[in-house]
Amino acid sequence: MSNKQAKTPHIALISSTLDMSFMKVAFEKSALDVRLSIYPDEDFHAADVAVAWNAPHGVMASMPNLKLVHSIGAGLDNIFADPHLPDVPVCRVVDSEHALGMAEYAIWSVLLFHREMDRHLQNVAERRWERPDQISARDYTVGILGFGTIGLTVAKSLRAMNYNVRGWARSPKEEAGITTYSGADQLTEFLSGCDVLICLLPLTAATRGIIDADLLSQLPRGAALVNMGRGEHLVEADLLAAIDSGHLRGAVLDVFQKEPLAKDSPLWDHPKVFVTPHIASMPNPKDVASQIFENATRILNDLEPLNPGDRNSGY
Ligand code: OXD
Repeated sequence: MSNKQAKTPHIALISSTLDMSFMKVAFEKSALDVRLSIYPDEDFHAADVAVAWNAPHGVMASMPNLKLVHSIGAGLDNIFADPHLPDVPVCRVVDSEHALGMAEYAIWSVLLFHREMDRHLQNVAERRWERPDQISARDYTVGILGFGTIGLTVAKSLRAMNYNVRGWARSPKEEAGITTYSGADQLTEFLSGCDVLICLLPLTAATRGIIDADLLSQLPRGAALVNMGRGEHLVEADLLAAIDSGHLRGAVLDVFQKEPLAKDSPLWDHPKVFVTPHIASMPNPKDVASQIFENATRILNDLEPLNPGDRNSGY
């Protein structure tokens, strides 16, 4: 691919929430032939490619040479959210290691609730010796809300541990050993059997705020929530109300409506909520750099880029 390259790609790293110098380091360590600018360095305007994570809206529209926008992760929601986004391809990172990292986080979260580590941690704090009955993994149901590539990897990893796994997606999907549900019609049935619900949905207009009081009320009493999708999927106040009323056992949250999570958020110190700072899985920056480089080179050679998103569906 690279020997056909017409010119050295000029890549601008743009974010309003992340220090993007880690990506500069990754490009440099990989010795890839690119010119890099970090927004708001003066020359970022001239770049051919924007590598964006929560880029300030309108900034990419001010880049006259822009031919490609690339995410540094799987999600494209923060890019499609820009109302002035230029009409160029928008691509995601697809990384099997990243999906496996998501599976590790999901497994840890499921074990927290299934093996009642939340209860044991509380017992330790109170020096209480309590030995609850153990439930077999095969009798414990994990529901994956959002059954795309990452959802499938997570589902297979949990299945390999003998959990009873079910998945829900907008359109029908089939996978051996996993009960699948699709569409609004089957959502209630899907939710009604989940001991733990894991959200891995993409963020779109249709999924924003989907985890609200109504959805949570359709989970069985004592179920738990793991949100590894986007903070905007969850109505945080509805979650706290469902936990405080005793309907839900607790939650593990890796993503939030506003990141970083505000210091005064009640989620931090709620005894039944476990907060992590959007670390469920981070793609290896060198792999990200090499996928961006491949796509930048393709675009400059008039070839279709790999892993493009679809602005109509929003992912
Ligand atoms: C992603 C993420 O989009 O980690 O990849 O949030």
